[in-house]
Amino acid sequence: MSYKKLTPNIEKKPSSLRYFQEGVSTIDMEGWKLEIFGKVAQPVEYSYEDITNFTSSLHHRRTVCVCLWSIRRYWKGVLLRDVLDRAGVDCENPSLYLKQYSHGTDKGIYDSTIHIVSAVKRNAILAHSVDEQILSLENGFPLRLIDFGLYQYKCVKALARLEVTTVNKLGYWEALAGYSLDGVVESKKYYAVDLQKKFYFSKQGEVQETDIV
Ligand SMILES: Nc1nc2c(c(=O)[nH]1)N[C@H]1C(S)=C(S)[C@@H](COP(=O)(O)O)O[C@H]1N2
Ligand SMILES: [Mo]
Repeated sequence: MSYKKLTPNIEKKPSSLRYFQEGVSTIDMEGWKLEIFGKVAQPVEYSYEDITNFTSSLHHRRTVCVCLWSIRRYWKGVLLRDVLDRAGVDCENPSLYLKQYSHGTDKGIYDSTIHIVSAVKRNAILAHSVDEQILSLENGFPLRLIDFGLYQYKCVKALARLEVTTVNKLGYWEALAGYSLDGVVESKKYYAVDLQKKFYFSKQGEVQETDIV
């Protein structure tokens, strides 16, 4: 797929900082690593270079916030399945969940847990770029998980650690806000920032271009 044009009306998008509970800190990339631990044969660590050297794919897909806005952008990243496979995680095991932890700031760490089989089926990614740019700090540099079928509160920016677990619990902030545990995007009207209009999304799961007619 080639970039036909970048996201229209991007300047109208709600600020990424508004949706960053713990705020942004500078990240020392010398020391940065993505840790994968928990129910794995052996814990692993990947450097940023390791991740960006894995095969990346481009996804022109829509993310949805539970606050009823959405935006379709060009996300580039590695498939979650590829990263978990390399780490020896059994992506077919329906009792496994993935708890994501952000890098964190002095305000704390943001966490959220998703179902691995479902996320892999929806081609969830670990994104490192958007609209041809490396992620900004506000947008979740160096890496953010995106499952396009889930509300974005389930998808953690500024990722640092991934825990494979059989425990599925609401993350700290989700529990505070009273959101649903599975976080699957519901059928209702959403505002598309890129299109500057609302549209009804009539089936559960991923919001794709074909749904916007
Ligand atoms: N670490 C972290 N990730 C997070 C959040 C957060 O507060 N902290 N908020 C989530 C929510 S609710 C949304 S809508 C998206 C917003 O991302 P964007 O506006 O930068 O695309 O980030 C998600 N990931
Ligand atoms: Mo959100």
